[in-house]
Amino acid sequence: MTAAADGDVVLLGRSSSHFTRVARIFADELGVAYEFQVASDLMALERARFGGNPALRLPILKTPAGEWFGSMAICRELSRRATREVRVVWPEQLVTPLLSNAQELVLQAMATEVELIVAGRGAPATPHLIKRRASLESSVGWLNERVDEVVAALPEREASFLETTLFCLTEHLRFREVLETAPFQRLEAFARDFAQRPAARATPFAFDASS
Ligand SMILES: N[C@@H](CCC(=O)N[C@@H](CS)C(=O)NCC(=O)O)C(=O)O
Repeated sequence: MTAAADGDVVLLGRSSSHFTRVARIFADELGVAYEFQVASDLMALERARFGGNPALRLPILKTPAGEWFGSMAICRELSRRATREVRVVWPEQLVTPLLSNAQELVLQAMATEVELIVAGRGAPATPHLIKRRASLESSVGWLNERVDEVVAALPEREASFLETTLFCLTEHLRFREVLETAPFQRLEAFARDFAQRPAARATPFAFDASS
């Protein structure tokens, strides 16, 4: 976090969560101060443990106006609170099949990764999980083949939801050992480049203590 914490804005999440990291990178790049609260148990069943989110998911942004559920809505609220002018490219500006499909596949891959992690490493290989893994591998392969073209096709910007989510997905696959990322060399090169940003350096994935 680059700005001083502001008690008015609290981000509830986990340092190991890719969706949480998307919000943290945006906050940092937009110069929005926030207090980071670690959700102690991802598997809790009480919505109060998830900032009131009935989907029982992280991250949640708590503000005086109320709670914002989900990384994209949080990033949009952070942009309304920005303390510096940053040109951001949002998903609705991705008006070609290439860019639109890239965003869809990144978000779906992030969600599929959550499913595989929650199922657990030793989970029996049911047809459902086998298909999910195949879907993840083929989506990441698609993104790897096109990442250079995608980045080149983005409108002029200082930040984009697409690149931020793609970075968090790529690093998270390696961090949680869900997929071997070495074969996806173009994605690895993209992530190495993005990782130089101060906001990426300030928000490394880590395992928080659980209650
Ligand atoms: N659409 C949500 C998805 C959030 C999500 O799936 N978060 C994961 C952590 S990275 C979670 O809360 N998982 C708990 C669960 O699957 O029960 C977003 O964009 O923030």
